[in-house]
This record gives sequence, C-alpha cells and structure tokens, in this order.
Amino acid sequence: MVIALSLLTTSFAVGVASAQTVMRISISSPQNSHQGVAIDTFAKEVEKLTDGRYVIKTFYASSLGAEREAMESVQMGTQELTWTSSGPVPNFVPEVKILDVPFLFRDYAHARAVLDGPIGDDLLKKFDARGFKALAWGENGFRHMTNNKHPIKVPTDMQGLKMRTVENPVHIEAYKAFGIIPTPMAFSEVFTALQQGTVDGQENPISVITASKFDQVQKYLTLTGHVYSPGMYLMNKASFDKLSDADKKAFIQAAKVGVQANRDRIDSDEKNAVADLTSKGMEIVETIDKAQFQEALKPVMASFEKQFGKDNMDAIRAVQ
Ligand code: EAX
Repeated sequence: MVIALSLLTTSFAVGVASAQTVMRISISSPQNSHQGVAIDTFAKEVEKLTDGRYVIKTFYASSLGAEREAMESVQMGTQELTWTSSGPVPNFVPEVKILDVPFLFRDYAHARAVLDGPIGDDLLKKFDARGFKALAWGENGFRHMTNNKHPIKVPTDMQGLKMRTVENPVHIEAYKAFGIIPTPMAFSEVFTALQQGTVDGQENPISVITASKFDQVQKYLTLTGHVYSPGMYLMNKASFDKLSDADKKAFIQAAKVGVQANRDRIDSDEKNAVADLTSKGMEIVETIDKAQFQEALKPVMASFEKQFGKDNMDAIRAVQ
C-alpha cells in the first residue's frame, strides 16, 4: 500500500513537471536593484501560487533588449512579460503620458495613492486594447539629474547641458523648456555615453543611479525630483487571456507582492543614497527651490494641460 502510494505520487509529480509552462520577464536595470527585486519576487510568487505549474525566468540589464524592444516583444507575444519604466510606454499607450508630467506628484505617498486608486486602475485598463495586460503598477522612482559639467543649483545651471533622456515625448518637451539639449537613447547605452562624454549627464531615480553605478562616471547630482517615474508589469494579452481564472488572479497577486518589495527597496535606497553616493565621490545638491524650476516649465505646462486636460491633472493633484 505504501509502495503503491509513493508510485502514485511520483507519477503525479512527473505529470506536473511535464505540464510546466515557462515564461520570461525582463528589466533594464541590474538584478541587484529595485527592478530586480520586483521581478524576482514576482517569479517566486507565481511559482508558489500556481504550485509550480508556471515558472518565470528572469532577465536583467536589458539582456533581452532595451525597454522599448521588450515592450515590442511582449506586444507581439515573442516574450510573455516585462517590467518597464514609463520611458517608452507613450509610444504604445499614449494615455499614460500624463503620469510623466514634471512636478505632478508631491512625494512617494502621493504617487502610490494615485496609482493604487481609481486613476491608476483606469490607466492600467488602457493597455488592454494595445495587446498588453498590465498586471500592476510598480515604481521606478522620482528622477534626479546628474552631470559632469557643474552642480545644478538654479534652473539656469541646466542651460546647454547635453543630457541623455528616455524616449518619452513629455520628458523631451519639458527638458527643452529647462534649456537642456535632450538626447534620447536606450538605457543600455547610457553608462558608455556618460563615460565617453557623448552626453554631459542623465536623469534617473536614486535606485537606478546606484544600481547602475553612475557614480563611477558622473560627478554632480542634484535631487531635483523633477519627474515621478512609474514602472509596470506588462504581460502579452493573449498569454494572459489563456490563463484559467484562478491563475489570472495568481499572476495579479504575484505582481502586487512584487510591487511591495519594489517599493520597500526604493524606500531603503532613498534613505541610504546620499551618504552612499557622497562616499563614492559624488557632489550632491540636496535641496532646490522647486518653485523656480516650476517657473521655468510654465510655457510647457500650458501645453501639457491642453494635451492631457487640466481637469485630469488637477484630479491627480487632488488625491491625498
Ligand atoms: O533602468 O531608461 C531609463 O532611464 C529608465 O529609468 C530605466 O528604467 C532605467
């Protein structure tokens, strides 16, 4: 009886193994980062919640392609999943552009409340019609400027700086208003571009700056916090639709657990970053007069209000 039972268990185990589905998820940052934690946690949770029927293989540092390429692959279904920043998203889902308006969010608590509430839920649904299932909002963080020319203390310090930017029209428009010469480029090329002086600087959240070791190739950092950059878990829509209802819930739940780990890592990065990056030789301007920087953006803000609707921007600002 005992033997028969163990045989039964074995054949059952083999059956499960052969029914295993392997999927891939990618990020642009290295594994040891807020993005790495986001997908590692997601992968672990999916396996746990589906009893190992789904295995998620994780790929770091743009090894399956930069964020835009990863989105294209997920849209076509040649890659099942990716975790991306909002950088390339407007080219696929224009409605998401509004989130990258400069100085729209007061702080992390505000941004998270918006994304976790009805506005965030509505925006996640916009991905459906473009071949994606957006499982959850993650977080890339508030973006800050680094460069090799001089410290940025007042808006005029940005004049004429050649800065790498993401391939996002909202960023490009805003940085032009700052007097920056924007040079859009895939993240995978940024370290080398900074090292070789192809650009003077770049802008990214603290978590990205530390994980990608930009301190090795950049001298000055100003905590401008000029844009909040969301992240998101994206899945090929057809792959998601094929899942059973219970598995759909499992994938969404796994993404939610991943978001928590992702945000926790950002919180701890933010606490340690100034001391850490100073010890690595960066010169950091910790506070700016935000009102002055906002003043410089006035003309472009009028254009954003027209594009996205002042009501929609106010609705985001009003969230407590
Ligand atoms: O890993 O391209 C970028 O600057 C994005 O912030 C990216 O997520 C960094």
